[in-house]
Amino acid sequence: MTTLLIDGKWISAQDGQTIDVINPCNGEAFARIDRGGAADIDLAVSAAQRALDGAWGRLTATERGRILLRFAGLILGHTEELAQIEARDTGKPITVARNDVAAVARYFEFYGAAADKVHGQTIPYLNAYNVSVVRVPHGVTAHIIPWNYPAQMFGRTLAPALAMGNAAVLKPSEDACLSALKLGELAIEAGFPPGALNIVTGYGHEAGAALTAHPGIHFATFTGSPEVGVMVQEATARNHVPCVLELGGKSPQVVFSDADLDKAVPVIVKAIVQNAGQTCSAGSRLLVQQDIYDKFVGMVAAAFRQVRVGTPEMDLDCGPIVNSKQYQRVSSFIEEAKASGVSLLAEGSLAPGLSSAGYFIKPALFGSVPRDHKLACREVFGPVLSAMSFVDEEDAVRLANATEYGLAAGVWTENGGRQARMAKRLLSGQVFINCYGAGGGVELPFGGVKKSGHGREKGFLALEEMSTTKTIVQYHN
Ligand code: TXE
Repeated sequence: MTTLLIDGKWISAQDGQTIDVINPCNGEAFARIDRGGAADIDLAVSAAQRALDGAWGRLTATERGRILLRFAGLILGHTEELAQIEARDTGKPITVARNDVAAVARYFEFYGAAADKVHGQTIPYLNAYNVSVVRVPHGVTAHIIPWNYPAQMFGRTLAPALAMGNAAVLKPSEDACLSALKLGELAIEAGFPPGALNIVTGYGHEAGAALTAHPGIHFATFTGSPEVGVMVQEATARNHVPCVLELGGKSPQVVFSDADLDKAVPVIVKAIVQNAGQTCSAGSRLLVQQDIYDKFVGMVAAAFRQVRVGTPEMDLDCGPIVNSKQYQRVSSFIEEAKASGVSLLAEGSLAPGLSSAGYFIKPALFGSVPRDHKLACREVFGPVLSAMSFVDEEDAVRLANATEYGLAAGVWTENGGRQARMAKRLLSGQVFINCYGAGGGVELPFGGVKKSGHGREKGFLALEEMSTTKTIVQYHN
């Protein structure tokens, strides 16, 4: 299998090396991808630049939009095949994988339709001058995405970039990139000219680092860990290249005593269990007002005990952790918490018959977690929920904001004034009131503050991020 898409053709890595693809349900290798490196990145960046200077760069916005819309249709037409690939690669339940594929198609539909609706401005200025501000693509854009939602991330990062007329180089995750490869095939069929979209598989420290440090890129977007986010920002800064970083979170669910508790429970459980907690906006801290703490945490514990973990075909609440490194990481959070005396209130269960070599973890609810405990502060990136109590609104704000992250927050209260105050005071890229995730709509701008990163994806704001402006001043007599 050749897995580098460069200049419209599938080729192997220059040095011929490969990486095994592991099935997280049994730890066995079932495919191989090319281990792209600096030489391959060089080819991909040059191909992207040629596309900009050639056929791709000459298309009108409407023509670009039509290709994106055709691509969306092809994705929908291949839903089952893509979902099977995604489920096998990540271990997620097949229904979830199907929804993820629908989301990718929606990204290309939304941005395909938006491509020719991005307007500029005219500015009144001195007599004898016409001034216009037009939106133009950055040029060659670099996209590094993780393994938790590989297909969705493909759409989230590439659709707005391509809609704006950039030529892209994607470095998907070495841990899950097979859906991106199938999507690459469909992109060619949809009619993207050679070089408009290039894919280089490989390791982050090799292909990823070479891409972000490449002097031929004009913009970079990265989703992953804060540690690598710093490296990406440093590498791009050396070439004065702007970047968007989405780096995860430690998002709170703040439950006040006047909340509709029955409505809150399933949403709160899903927000930490879905995708086995491997979601940047997972609601991983449960902050409950003290007078209902015991009652509400008891309700959540009961729901947690119903959560079941299995393979994609079993189609249960969630699947395994993606790889052995992440499995060790999540397990050690759980073991350390238990060893330090934090009380484990409830666990989900593993379906019978799972391979012991798979990376399955029982979802865990911990109670009365001390506010300065590692579990309360650090991103676990697994199905682990930490419950804590707060006294009043002031205390809730303090506690909710007391992490280095600021990606998402949930607020549960029937009091309208409190809803508005909390929405203003929470340091977070998005605040959900009496809901969470809100379906993850492509229309809604998404991104973080603090260590969760900067810049916005999704919605019309992504079109602004993926482009820059040019001010044109024309003198006439
Ligand atoms: O991430 P990495 P990992 C968080 C989460 C998780 C932790 C570690 O807390 O437990 O990160 O996960 C590429 N230059 N998130 O180790 O290494 C890499 O190949 C350029 C949150 O898997 O950051 C992959 O494509 N690129 C997150 C991508 O970066 C590099 C999703 C992410 O990998 C690189 C994933 C380098 N030097 C993890 N090194 C979210 N925000 O949703 C690696 N990469």
